Amino acid sequence: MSETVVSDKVGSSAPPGSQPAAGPLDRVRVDSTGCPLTTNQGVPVADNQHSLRAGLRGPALLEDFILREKLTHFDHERIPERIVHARGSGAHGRFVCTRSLAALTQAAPFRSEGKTTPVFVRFSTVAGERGSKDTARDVRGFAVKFYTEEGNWDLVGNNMPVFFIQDAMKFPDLVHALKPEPHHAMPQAASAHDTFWDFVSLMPESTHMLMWLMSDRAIPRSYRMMQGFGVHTFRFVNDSGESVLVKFHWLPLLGTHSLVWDEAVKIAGADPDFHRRDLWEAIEAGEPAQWDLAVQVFTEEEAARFSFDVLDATKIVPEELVPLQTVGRLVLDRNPDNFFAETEQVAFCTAHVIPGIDFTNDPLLAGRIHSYVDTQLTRLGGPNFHELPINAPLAPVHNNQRDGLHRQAIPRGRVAYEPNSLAGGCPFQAGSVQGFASVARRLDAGEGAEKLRAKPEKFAEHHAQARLFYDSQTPVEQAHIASAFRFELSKLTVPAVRQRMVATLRHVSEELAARVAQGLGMPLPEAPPRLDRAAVVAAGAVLRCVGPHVGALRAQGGEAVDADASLENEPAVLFDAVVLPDGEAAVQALAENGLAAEFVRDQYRHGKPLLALGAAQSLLGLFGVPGSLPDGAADPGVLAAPQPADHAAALDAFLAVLGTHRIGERETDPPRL
Ligand code: HDE
Repeated sequence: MSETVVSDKVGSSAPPGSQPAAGPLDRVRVDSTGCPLTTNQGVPVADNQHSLRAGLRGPALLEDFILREKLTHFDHERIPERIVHARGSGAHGRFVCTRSLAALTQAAPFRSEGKTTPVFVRFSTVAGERGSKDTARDVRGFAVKFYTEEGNWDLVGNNMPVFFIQDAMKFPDLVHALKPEPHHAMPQAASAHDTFWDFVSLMPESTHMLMWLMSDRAIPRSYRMMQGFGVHTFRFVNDSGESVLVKFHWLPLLGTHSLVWDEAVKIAGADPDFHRRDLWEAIEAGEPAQWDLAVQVFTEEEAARFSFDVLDATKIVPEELVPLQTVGRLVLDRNPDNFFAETEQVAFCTAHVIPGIDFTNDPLLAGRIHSYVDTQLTRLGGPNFHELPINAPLAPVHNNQRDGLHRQAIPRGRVAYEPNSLAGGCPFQAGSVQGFASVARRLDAGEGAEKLRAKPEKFAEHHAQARLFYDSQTPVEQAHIASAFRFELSKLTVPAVRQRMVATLRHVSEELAARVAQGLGMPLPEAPPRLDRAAVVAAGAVLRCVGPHVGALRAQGGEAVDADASLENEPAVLFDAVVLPDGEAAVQALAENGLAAEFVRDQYRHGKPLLALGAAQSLLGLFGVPGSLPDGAADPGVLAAPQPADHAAALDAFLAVLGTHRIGERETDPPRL
């Protein structure tokens, strides 16, 4: 009955389906031209110069609500900065589809040629705090919010196509290592310190990303002159529910250009806002920042044939395997009205997808789908951050979510549940034709899809693409990479970390490692021993790492190795062959472990090939493995590679014997071992 009562405040009743929070930002833009100054309650303020006092020289009064409101608001002006990507700059613009992808995806921005979707984009550095310099050597964030008529889609990418880690489990460790060291909070916006290099030198999976980070890509000339990448493999889904895999690339129309390090360092002093100013001034000057969007589209069957795993964010899909197709243009041509309300409060989230876009099982992406909403709860103070004007979709929002801090919408009626009859069933489910439906088909989960904490096999190779990247650089760019490693590693106070890193570089390029070692005035350290896992996998074998226990093992060079099986839970009979790794401490540990002896003896007894690397050769003698067959001939399946230089030849021989499955000639009754 009360709804018929109308006032200036409540207005009349809302028209059916109304949602005024949707729509252009004009509804919240404030212009104070010609207006008196007021309090937050709208009370005009007569005097904004003096607090209320009891007498000219008397005490200030508690009743001065105008002073107290002003100070209280000021005291709470800051919100927590982003944990990473705190320093950023944003701009409004639009995405124009130049080639319809309707056959591949339902996604609204790609429906038809010429279709325009409004966007807000935020560029950022990762490591530095909110007020840090723009020209730090760092990855740049490239986050795009598409305000489509089917909801918001956020493509939260970087200016480098790969990432440091493969699994979200390692992200807090990575960021803790990268950020200023906790005891003295130094250095600001820099990776050139012990904890970062300690961590990455123990994480061989970061090698590829380190090559990008030490390259000129990490010091872009301008936000307008850098590429962007979605990094993960995503899915496109079309109207019939069919899906293909897709990688996203932003290609700057101005070309990809970088500073040189000496400039970056000097600019940091001369104008710490260099990139922010460049973007702002270009747009103010009527010079829009522009990128083409290109996609790489491929099927799961094609992906299965790649030598790397498309779920591994430390790998690119080379353009030689899947070419780029340009499908649209991003144009940024309007600066925000207010940095805080827009650039600071914008909340990007990898979980913001729309019909036509879906996820893959990339374990890094999975963690991100959780993390971005979670972080906004603290940063923006509650679950209603989607109502902040910059975050509100253009598409209307109707659901039964209620309440929470800072709620803006005033939902009408007594129904906040579904199904209901009291509100005529509204809001009703959109159904799978109109609504978002997850792709039923999943990539092959592998290994019987049991629950486990482990990596798929192809995630284990870490150096091939790092090498490809280094080789793809011009001599000048290669020299910059070497200098960057030299600068960063020269800042370390722990020589062992420096050595471990240079040793790892030998797996990428002997020439680069030698150059860096020379630049640091140190002898070239020995390369960490390594079996060419890629060759083993390429030959069709499945590699497993069996340890005294499952989980992290420390390799001689300090590298962490993840054992996915133990001598106890997966005995020798489950394997076709065994490689015994090098390393004095490892050999000593295995020599004293009866399960290791049993494992090796069973492998031998069952006619399987054995390869001992380096010091592990002594285990063969210790466990009584004969080097010759009963007839006196050398056993082709008992192989040793005493030196790292012997690995490649020994591996070839080992793979050849493995292909014959078993050394039948070993068999005697009773067995010799
Ligand atoms: Fe982020 N990342 N991230 N990230 N990220 C954040 O979200 C996180 C990752 C990226 O301009 C945070 O709102 C996890 C990859 C950009 O506002 C946080 C993992 C890529 C931005 C977060 C990653 C990115 C962020 C901090 C590993 C490139 C800035 C504040 C599982 C593809 C967006 C926030 C902006 C921001 C978490 C890895 C890009 C904490 C857990 C890989 C561009 O939620």
